[in-house]
Formats: sequence, structure tokens, C-alpha cells
Amino acid sequence: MAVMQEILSAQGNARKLLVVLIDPDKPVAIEALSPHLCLPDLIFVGGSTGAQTETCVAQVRQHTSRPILLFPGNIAQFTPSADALLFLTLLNAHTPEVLIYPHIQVAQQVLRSGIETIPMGYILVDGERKSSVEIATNTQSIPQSDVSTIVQTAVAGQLLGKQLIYLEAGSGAHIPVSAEIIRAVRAELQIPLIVGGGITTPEAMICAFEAGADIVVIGNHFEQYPDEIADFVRIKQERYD
Ligand code: 1GP
Repeated sequence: MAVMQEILSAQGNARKLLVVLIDPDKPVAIEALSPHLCLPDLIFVGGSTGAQTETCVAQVRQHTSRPILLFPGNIAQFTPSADALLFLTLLNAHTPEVLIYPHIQVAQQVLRSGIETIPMGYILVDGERKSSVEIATNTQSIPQSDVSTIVQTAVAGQLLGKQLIYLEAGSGAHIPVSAEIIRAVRAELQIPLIVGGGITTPEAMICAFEAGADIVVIGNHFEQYPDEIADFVRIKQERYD
């Protein structure tokens, strides 16, 4: 099944999805994706600087048959060897250098590769720690108190044809995206909603799911504690599968 079909089918059945994000620069969690353990639903591969994406995708494939989605921090990270590409637009960016120039540069390469391409609106929300995306793109995150701007930005993304919206507090955020924000965005959105950044406990994962996230992404925590992937997956499965 195509990856987007799988995501839509899960949303239609109220089945929540847990994603492990692997940074090609710090691929420590790969070993924990061994086939005999509880497996996350999807794997994202990407980071702010890493260019060893193809090698990383190949390594992940040796450990799991779960779909691998590219979540690229720059166009050098593109590889057709993944199962799908999150073709993301940073919706709260203000310059064409961020909003469209990279897409133009890589567009034909992506098209010719035949990879499944999923248009995704990406929204930076303040996680009380300046994220690498903010720094790399010189983009101001939206304060968590400004719920209406976050909702308006997400709705704009849906109207622009994005198939997913990702609320991002930033990798290693001190506070994740609040339940209030997730609820408010969910109430206005039909397409699947992804939430990530600063989620380090099963309680925080459940909080995001209960507020309306369809997909929760965890990166940093599993780099530090890869063995906990199985626990998070089990807890998620018990509640939502
Ligand atoms: C980062 O949202 C992801 O793009 C995951 O964040 O690394 O803080 O889990 P963490």
C-alpha cells in the first residue's frame, strides 16, 4: 500500500501512528528497530545537517520492513531509496529562499525518481529552545500563546493542498506543542496531523494523541534511550491499535 494510503487508512480507523525519527548524523536508534521487537509504524529519516541519508536508509532497511519516509533538512538529503518523500514547506517562513527555491532545485530529480511524494505543511511552534530549523532557515517560531495564528497557518496549508500538517516544537524542545494547540488545529483540519518535538514520555505521547494528533514523532529521546522504543510502541498499541 502506498504510504499516504496507509496514513489515511489509519486516520479513518482512529489508529494512531508512532514514528521514530532517525537523524543520519546520530543513527543510534537503528539497532533497536530489530524485527523481533515491537515496531513503530513509520520511520522518518532526516536531520538538519546530515548528508549520509542514503546510507542511513539502507541501514534502517536492514532492521525493519516498516515504511521509511524522508524528512529532509536540505535538498542534499534527497535519495530515491526511501519509500516516500515528505515534500515539506515551512509554512511560517517568510522568504522565497526557504519557501520555494529548494523545491525548484530538486523538483525534476524527485519527479524522475518516481518516489511517492507527500506534500506536507510544516509549522514551527516555540518549544522554548531555539531549534536548528529556526537557525538554519532564519525563521521565527510561532509562540504557543498565539493559537489563532497556528490554526490559521495550518488551515492555509490544507487549502494550499498539503496532505499532512506537522506541528513542530523543534528537536529537543523544552516543551512540546500544547494539547490546547493540537485540539484547536485538529478542530479545523481534515487532513492527518503530525506532532513532534520534545516528546520524551509515554504520557506526553498520549497527551498529543488524545488532543487529536494522528501521528507522533520522537527523535532525541530514542537517541538517548533506544531500548525504550518498544515500551512506547506497546503503550501506543494497547490504546490505539
Ligand atoms: C524533530 O519533531 C521531531 O523534528 C522530533 O523531535 O527530537 O525532540 O523528539 P525530538
